[in-house]
Amino acid sequence: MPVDFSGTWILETNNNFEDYMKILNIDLVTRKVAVHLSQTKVIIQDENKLTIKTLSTFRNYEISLTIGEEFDECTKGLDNRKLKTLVSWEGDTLVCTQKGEKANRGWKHWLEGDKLHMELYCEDVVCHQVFIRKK
Ligand code: 1AG
Repeated sequence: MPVDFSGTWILETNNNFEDYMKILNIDLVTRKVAVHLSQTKVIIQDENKLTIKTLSTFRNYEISLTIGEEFDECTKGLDNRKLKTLVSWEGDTLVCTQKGEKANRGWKHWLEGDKLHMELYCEDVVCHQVFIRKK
């Protein structure tokens, strides 16, 4: 049985998000707004199907996917790039690779105690986010 990430999660810390946005060429004005946003993740995990919504007062972003199957992703409302995306398990960690214009791009999700961790990486930049479960 793999780990179940299902639930609603509230962003607690967001380390290096500014540099992550910079490496994705997000403009200054957007970065100034985005860096202070409270983000909420709503994750629905059902066997090998996954829906992840990232919600904020400014933009929302949603993906639905099958674990282990590559799909076309467009990061609409974020950096608006087209990617070939694959999410798979590495032990209890969900690992995503996003092939496209930017090298070494992807993210990871894992649980530590009652917290949801996320690493967003691109080229040599790593952003580390920690979420707490919504009561
Ligand atoms: C992602 O999550 C990104 C989800 O792929 C959002 C997290 C960071 C934002 C990414 C890039 C910054 C681009 C533009 C900034 C503008 C608005 C920020 C809005 C933030 C809330 C949407 C993978 C996810 C799995 O699907 O958890």
